[in-house]
Amino acid sequence: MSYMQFLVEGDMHMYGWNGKFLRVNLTKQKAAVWEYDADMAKNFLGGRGFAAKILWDELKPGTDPLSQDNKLIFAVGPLTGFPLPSSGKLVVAAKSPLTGGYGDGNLGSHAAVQMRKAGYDAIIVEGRAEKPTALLVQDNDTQFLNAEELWGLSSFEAEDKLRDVYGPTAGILTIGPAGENLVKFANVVSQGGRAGGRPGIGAVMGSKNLKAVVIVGVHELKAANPKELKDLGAEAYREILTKPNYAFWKRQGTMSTLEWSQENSVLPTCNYKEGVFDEADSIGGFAMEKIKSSQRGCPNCNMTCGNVVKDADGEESELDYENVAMLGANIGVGDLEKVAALNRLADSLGLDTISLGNVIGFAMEASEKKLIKEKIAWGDYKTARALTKDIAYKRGLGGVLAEGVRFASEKIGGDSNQWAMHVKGLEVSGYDCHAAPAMALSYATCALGAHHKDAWVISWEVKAGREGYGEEKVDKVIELQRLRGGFFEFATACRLPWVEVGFELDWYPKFLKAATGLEMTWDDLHIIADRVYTLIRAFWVREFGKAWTKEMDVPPARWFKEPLTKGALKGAKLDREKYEAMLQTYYRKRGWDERGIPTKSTLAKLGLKDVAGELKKKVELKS
Ligand code: PTT
Ligand code: SF4
Repeated sequence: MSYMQFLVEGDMHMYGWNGKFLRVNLTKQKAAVWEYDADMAKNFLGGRGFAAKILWDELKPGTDPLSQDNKLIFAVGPLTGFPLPSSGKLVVAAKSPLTGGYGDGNLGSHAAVQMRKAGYDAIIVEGRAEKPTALLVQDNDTQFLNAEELWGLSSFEAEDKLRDVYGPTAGILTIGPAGENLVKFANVVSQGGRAGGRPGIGAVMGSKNLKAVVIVGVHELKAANPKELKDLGAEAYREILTKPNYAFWKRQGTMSTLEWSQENSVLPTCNYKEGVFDEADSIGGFAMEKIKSSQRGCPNCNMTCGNVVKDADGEESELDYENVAMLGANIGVGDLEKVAALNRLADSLGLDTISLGNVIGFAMEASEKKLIKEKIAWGDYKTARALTKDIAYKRGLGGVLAEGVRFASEKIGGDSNQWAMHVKGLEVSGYDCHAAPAMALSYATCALGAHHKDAWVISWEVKAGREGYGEEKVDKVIELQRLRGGFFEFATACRLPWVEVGFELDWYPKFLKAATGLEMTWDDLHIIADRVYTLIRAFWVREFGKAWTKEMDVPPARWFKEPLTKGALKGAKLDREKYEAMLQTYYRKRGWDERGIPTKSTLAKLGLKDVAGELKKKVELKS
């Protein structure tokens, strides 16, 4: 199927998709159902695809992300909620208050499954409630509940109170005090330890006075071929159990990445000065196993990877690699129980752990360099803990860090912009790139800023060779962006069965066919991914207008200027000239011009002609 054929118009009966969005206006306390066309489903698939399309179509350029005019979107895809592996995820999206561009995140939650059972594929939240509110969505009934008693509670406490009323399988999404206080990297929390929306989606929720969303649905999802779907699902779950890495995955989940990162000199250490941490062994996967008490997971998953440990306070904390890399090695804390306590605190306050570890590391370096008066040494757990609370409540230095590392660097000045670790304002995730040009490109061109989610190319790069800046690296970044930043964010299904235990990609077109009745090849799915990636790029360019430059796609200066001083890769740093050439190759392959702006012909080819019309009001478009 060519992609022009793939662009369909008009309505048709849909299977797989519910075909409905719920639009909620908090100012007017009104809700309405919007039946969307089949072309929306087929051309944007779901999840991130829906969110990007809605934000492009409906958000006025220049909208203040924390104003009532921003739109908060919860979106799922055509596989979500079916009895298929790891199909209990949803996307939370909005214009980001941290970056000023497109923002989203992905979390596992009963809310994903319940939204589908309630009959919706997305909930679009508009306006701002006058008082703290919780939204209750039960099929055709939407209620605006007074949440004044929940306001100020931790994300856990708020969820517990709602769960007492709505039961163990209700879909519940909450924010913590950080979201209420509009911390720019506040996220959305669910199930006591699943969290998503790194670019401040929790703050957008807080700005709308929305403390929680509760979803309870009763409908059966309609598949095009229910019998085939059921059989395929059962077979797929069985197949996952046969994978050689399955048993080890169940033991350590993402935590085994800690040892891998240390071995390969990519473990962010002391604000990404180094890629190895002297105390890595005491915070790695094997150390975690010694204090592991249980395991949790997302709905519909037989790979449950939430490693629950007892933290330094004797409380339960759910650990993943990123949490530990950023709140451990990156700030010099080598005691896993303490790292777990910081992680739990972040979850309860509703703060993104990656950005949190990043801004604390930044503050430690600023203190070392005497750019701030506060004293915070590397590894100072006690001060880091106090600072975490200050960030959530915007007190003192915490108030500066709450705006994100880009703002903090502008505020404290000196040479701090050289070691403020972000791209486009989003703090870098847990992989150091002194010796990883492809991973640096992946961060720089991710749809959100410096997130690893769209293209975790580092594992491939370690095998392929660290030094090169060649075309094959660009190709690999794009291939992964199509799959991870594309398909899995549209579906919306967890990508970890594929990434971590080698569950084959061939399964997914079969799932889609059984669910929707549509025959979609990977080529078709890649085209949708390119369409959405280009639309998101257009969103960024529309927001920044003439201020948009290719500098937006360049990783932090530290990786180009200060070589590693420790480990097997001592002396390594990125080469700016070679990086620039690699970036231009990336642009060319994407059909974007030398500034990283989509060309007219690319937009037309991807069925985004109307986007070109809008975009050229802001910048000159090349043909
Ligand atoms: C994701 C980012 C990650 S990615 C981690 S750990 W990772 C951090 N987790 C946080 C947390 O926990 N608490 C907190 N307060 N902040 C946190 N910020 C960080 O957020 C997560 C898993 C993981 S664990 C990963 S890789 C995979 N991510 C997926 C994805 O993005 N898409 C997809 N289709 N499938 C994915 N599967 C895996 O899900 P963001 P979760 Mg997360 C506690 O949110 O904004 O996308 O950033 O959702 O349900 O917790 O599962 O080593
Ligand atoms: Fe959730 Fe882990 Fe299962 Fe993915 S593998 S769905 S993150 S429990």
